[in-house]
Amino acid sequence: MKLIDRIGATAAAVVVAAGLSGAVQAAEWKGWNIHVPDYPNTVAMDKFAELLDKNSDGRITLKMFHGGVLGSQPDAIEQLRIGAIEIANFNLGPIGPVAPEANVVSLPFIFKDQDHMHRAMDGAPGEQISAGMEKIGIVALAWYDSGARSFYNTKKPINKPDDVAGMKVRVMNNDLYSGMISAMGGNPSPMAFSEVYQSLKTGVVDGAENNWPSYESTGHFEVAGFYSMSEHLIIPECVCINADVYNALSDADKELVRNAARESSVLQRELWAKRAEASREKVIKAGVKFNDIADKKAFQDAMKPVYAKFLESNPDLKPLVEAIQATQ
Ligand code: GTR
Repeated sequence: MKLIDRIGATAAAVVVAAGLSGAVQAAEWKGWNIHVPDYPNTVAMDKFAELLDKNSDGRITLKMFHGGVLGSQPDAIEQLRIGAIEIANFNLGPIGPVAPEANVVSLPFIFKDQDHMHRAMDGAPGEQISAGMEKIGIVALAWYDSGARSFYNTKKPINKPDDVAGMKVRVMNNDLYSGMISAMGGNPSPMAFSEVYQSLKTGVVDGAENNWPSYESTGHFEVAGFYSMSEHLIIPECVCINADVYNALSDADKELVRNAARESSVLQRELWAKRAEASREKVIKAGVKFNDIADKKAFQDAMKPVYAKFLESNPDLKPLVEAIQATQ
């Protein structure tokens, strides 16, 4: 073989090898989600996976693990931070304890309604919250809806903060939620989502709090038949990615991944609105006693110590709290 041919052959081999290693190195991400198969978030995360695959011609693939099979949400947050999983749909509630900026959305009644939450998250407050999450290794690609959380329990309707007094109420892992229950004289019980059904059933707790779709999809309505519309928390959720994984992508792939997440969030929000309605109808048909709380002032007033304590420990976050409250 002439030298020039040999060089040609070597170059061709290098190209083939590079091609192969490119194929071998194609990203195969693992994704965490806590919800059941037909839940809006589950369908939307599957759509996200499909878009990644399609728009990258198979270079980026995401295998979703639904139903919390990869662990509880607080565990999954740590797994995402260290890169044991690459992608997740998280509620910002359990992220708050490790990312103070993100904790602001867990202050009860900080958002007036879902539209206010959207405007704040799509504006400067959302940017500051994202930046806070990046500091702990999590990049928020898009926001999902999670409706409003209200109290439900096994015993009686709740109409005023005093009705919570003496009740043992499950909360997500976050001191703000424990403080919220204590401020009404109740006993907070932080616990994983997957344990709530049994705990309600066996009387380990008297109540919990969540939105209509989670109350319905988990079957909690079967064992805690009083749902009282306090709507005390409107917590956004994220499609999140490990920051190192994200930062290693080319600019074009960053864009591709963000666009796919955003497209999935459009779908999630549409499905969410429908599911919230359908879940509500389903549980009421099944016999759930539901009461509206038209005047929430007593609950809002009861939360003053929660705000005071939060701002005392996070004085630098006061402008963020005020910026959210002032968002028109
Ligand atoms: C749901 C939320 C989950 C989880 C759950 C809980 O509304 O979508 O991510 O946070 O509440 O109460 O643990």
